[in-house]
Amino acid sequence: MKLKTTTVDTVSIIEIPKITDKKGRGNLSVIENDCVPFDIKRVYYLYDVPSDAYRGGHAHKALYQFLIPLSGSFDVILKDGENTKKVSLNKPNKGLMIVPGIWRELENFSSGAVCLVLASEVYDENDYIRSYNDFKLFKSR
Ligand code: T46
Repeated sequence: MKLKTTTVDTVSIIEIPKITDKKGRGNLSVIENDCVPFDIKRVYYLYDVPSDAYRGGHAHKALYQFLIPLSGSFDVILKDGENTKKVSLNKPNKGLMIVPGIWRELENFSSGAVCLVLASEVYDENDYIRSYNDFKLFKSR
């Protein structure tokens, strides 16, 4: 995947298999390796995010991420340098697959929201583009 040419259209919702208990004991969702198109090397989660705060505000050069709203809801604003797309996540069996080269901002967290992130690489600060100007320059070159 080329960082410069990825667009917001390459960001997609992936439905996670849901097993509804036949005796009314709720649901179970399972993620196995064929659910997401990368090998999972890291898992982290955001929680206790104030409703007026935002997370993200950067792009990644090589990282693939799958975001799951384990609890509550939040919005993800996606930008590719030309187009902007807003996705609301509020179902624990529907996650957002974000490819490299996409700017993202997470906002409007509901009370008790938990955002689980499955990531294709271990943490590496050098993989971040944290300035939107740098991101725009990179995408336009
Ligand atoms: C994204 C949203 C959903 C680590 O030490 N290890 C880690 O694995 C991560 C993700 C972060 N950190 C440190 C680095 C910073 O000092 O935690 C601090 C906050 O990290 P970051 O700016 O990445 O946090 P968010 O919540 O703004 O963004 C993260 C992801 O990086 C981002 O790609 O989509 O969660």
